[in-house]
Amino acid sequence: MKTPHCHPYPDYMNISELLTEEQNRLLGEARRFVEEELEPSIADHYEAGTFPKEAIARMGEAHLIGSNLAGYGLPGYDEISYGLIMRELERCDSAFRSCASVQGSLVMYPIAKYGSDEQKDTWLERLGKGSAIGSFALTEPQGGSDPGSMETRAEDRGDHWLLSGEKRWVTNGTLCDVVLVWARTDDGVRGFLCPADTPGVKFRSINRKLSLRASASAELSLDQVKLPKSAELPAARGLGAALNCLNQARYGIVWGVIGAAEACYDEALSYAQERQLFQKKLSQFQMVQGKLADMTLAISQGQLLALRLGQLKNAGQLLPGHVSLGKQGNVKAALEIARTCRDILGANGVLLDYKTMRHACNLETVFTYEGTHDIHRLVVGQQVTGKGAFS
Ligand code: TGC
Ligand code: FAD
Repeated sequence: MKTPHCHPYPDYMNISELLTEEQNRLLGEARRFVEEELEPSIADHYEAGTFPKEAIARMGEAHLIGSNLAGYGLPGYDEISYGLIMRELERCDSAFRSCASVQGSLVMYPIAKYGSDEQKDTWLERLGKGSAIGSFALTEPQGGSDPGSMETRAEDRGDHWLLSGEKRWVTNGTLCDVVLVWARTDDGVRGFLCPADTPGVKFRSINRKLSLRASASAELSLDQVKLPKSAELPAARGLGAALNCLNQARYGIVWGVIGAAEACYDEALSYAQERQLFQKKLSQFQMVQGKLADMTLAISQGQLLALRLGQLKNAGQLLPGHVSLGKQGNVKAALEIARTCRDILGANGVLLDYKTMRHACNLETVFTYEGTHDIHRLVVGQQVTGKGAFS
């Protein structure tokens, strides 16, 4: 049967036509960078459990970090261009998008939004170039979904702050120059920019991960850490300030995971077109085509959802509930796609020589961090019913 022509993968619905020339140009540049600079060594880093620290400066030079911020040498791209960059980074590995999310959305954004001029002058340009590395410490061992129960304390000692507590799962922790620590004060939750070499600050690498192996994850102990008054982010008042930073990072995830899903799909489709079983190509079997059709739909839906969120963000109309819908929907879709692609690859799919299992394992983390899947379903549930069901 002759079928009408559709745009081939990875743009089945010809979504690139909805992008501006500039957005398509930035997308192409990011893709080239990722293919040339990041792809060649990712499998080795994943196997070794290491993050290529030197890549951060190269990502910074290529304007892939904090690219939706302006001033301080930052390009001030629109939110869709920013999202496309996140997609290209995660097409290689969630570790790169994660690193850029933390640095750009969870450290640079809060400095830009809540920081003093001195904090902006000290950090923004260096972080944007990748010559300094930042991390974000909100989660504590007793339960990441409920940051309102945090136990880390910051005491106001008149001319300085004294911070004590335990944080966990700090991405970039062992690599960083500065960590943004969220702590409870007598006046509510506040954010503090803490240089990593401050006495009393100790990062310990979290090893033996089976997911996001190429990302640096750490525990953080704060033992009577003395910080100047100027370390506090002056405009960050309450837990809502920390959660607002998460909106930015979660937006990047909505785009990023589509890159991971596309990478898996691409690999599985090529494999199915080559693999010969029962005297036929694997791609000729109806059940395989059914899987490919379902995944083509899920990817197209994810692309459109991300694009719509980008339009809303560009218009200043993006709400936390929109981000929660996108995060839970696109991560679940990407995880299901990665698992289906692993199945299509058969036993070869469990090898690190293919990308699919690596992406599937990474997406297990993405399902959990930045608000678990169910936390985001609860946020959406609260929006549509007007009733909170968190506790
Ligand atoms: P709740 O009482 O609802 O809210 C406290 C205050 O925060 C405000 N708020 C938000 N503001 C902006 N954006 C949001 N998304 C917000 N959600 C809530 C809220 O209006 C309130 O403000 P105010 O002025 O009235 O005080 O807080 P709750 O304690 O009941 O919790 C709500 C819940 C569960 C949704 C929230 O705690 C939550 O999001 N939990 C998940 C925590 C999380 O996502 N942690 C992520 C840690 S960072 C990370 O994972 C990085 S991974 C690396 C990478 O990104 O790659
Ligand atoms: P818990 O909060 O203990 O949740 C366990 C289960 O309970 C989940 O299924 C959850 O959905 C469910 N649950 C929780 N509350 C409810 C409820 N009210 N109703 C129904 N079900 C519920 N954090 C940072 O601060 N900075 C980082 O840079 C960072 N990077 C990370 C990197 C990695 C690799 C990982 C794995 C995590 C990272 N995190 C980071 C932590 C992450 O944000 C938390 O893991 C996440 O918020 C969930 O917290 P938790 O793991 O303590 O799970």
